[in-house]
Amino acid sequence: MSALGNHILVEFMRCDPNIMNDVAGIERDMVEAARKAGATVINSTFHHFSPYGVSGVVVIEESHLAIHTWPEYGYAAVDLFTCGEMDAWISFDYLKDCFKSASYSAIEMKRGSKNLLTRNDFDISTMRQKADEWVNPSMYTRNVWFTDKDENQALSLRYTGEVLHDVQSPFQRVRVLESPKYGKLLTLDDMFMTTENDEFHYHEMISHPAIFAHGNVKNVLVIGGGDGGTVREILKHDSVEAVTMVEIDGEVIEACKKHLPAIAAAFDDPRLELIVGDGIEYVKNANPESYDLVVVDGSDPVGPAEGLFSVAFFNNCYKSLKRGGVLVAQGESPKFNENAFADIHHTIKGLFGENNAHVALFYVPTYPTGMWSFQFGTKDGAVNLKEIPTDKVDAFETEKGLRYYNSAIHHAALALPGFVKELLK
Ligand code: SPD
Repeated sequence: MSALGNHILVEFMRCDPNIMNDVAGIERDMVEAARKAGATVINSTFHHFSPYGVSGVVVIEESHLAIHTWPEYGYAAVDLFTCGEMDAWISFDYLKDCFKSASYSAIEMKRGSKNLLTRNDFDISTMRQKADEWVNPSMYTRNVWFTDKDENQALSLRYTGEVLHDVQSPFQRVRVLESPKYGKLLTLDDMFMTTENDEFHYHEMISHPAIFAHGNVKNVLVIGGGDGGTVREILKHDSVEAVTMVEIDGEVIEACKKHLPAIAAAFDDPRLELIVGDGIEYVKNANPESYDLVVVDGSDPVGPAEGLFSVAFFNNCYKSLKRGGVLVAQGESPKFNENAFADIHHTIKGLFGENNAHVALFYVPTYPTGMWSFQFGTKDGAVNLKEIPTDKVDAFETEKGLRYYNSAIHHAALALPGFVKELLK
């Protein structure tokens, strides 16, 4: 052997951009590429960059395999550096297929030409005595983040790199990711929808304040809410006789049934009629004055949920409510989507009347800024949102094991900071 090592510098071009952005998949392929060529894998460390790109190294007894990807160019720069008898071209062939590279090139270099080097003998027992004392402070080998953002602000959560579910439905990309801090995460396109560890903030607050203030909710319409958390909470009330839920994306329901069963816990309740269909059309054709409560549990005003923010849609919700009925809508954030937040309030005011539009604030750690809202319209002003049966609410909290909503939170949520009042003027 005339050289210490062999270095193949590879250009993989016209690769599948989704593969180039899938950190867990790339790590798996790189480790497998090393194994297929007979290498002994020691460790691997991979990193996903926001918004896209992956870097990583597989350390092998025979040296290393390294990669840097640019998904936006469908490109990967790969180093296959090996010593000894290992044939790194086996790794090359394997990766070419994994990355679906339609165009590629490689340069092979010998490293450490022996006729240019002089071997010296040295006593390793006297060297690096300190090495055993050093402990790697963090054993994390993956640093992968999911980011929900607009052009100025973002919320990122670290996830393990494991993508438990990834389906492109006709409406959106539905993913379930695994995170160390919040458990499993449901994301739609590039937005957080719910997480195992903080879903109760949202689902308790979208349901109980309106139901307790109304006092006798029997017939409910839920638009959206595909994860099931909202109907789970509504169905905790014995007064509720029937819930119709209309979710446009059946893939969201399926993903949550499979991966988030504690949230999708009430889909089998006999009082629930679950319709996979367009909620906007449904409410347009609904019988007038048929519901005590209409709940709009949609995502943000982009993609399939855009129509859930229109005046025409809210007008149809208004018409479908009985006299004395209550509308609750996912109200966006006064610190993130200020315009949407204010627009919903003005729309509800315009339809329900000056004094019959209300806002409640609550915290969701996994939505950008953490400050979120639900917005209410009370038809004919018959329901006073500030009046609730305190003893009943607190007994319900204990009996049902609520973790966010109670009577004090009810009143606190309706108290608004000055800047929010300003925004709503
Ligand atoms: N930015 C997220 C807005 C809230 C979307 N709804 C969440 C669904 C939970 N059932």
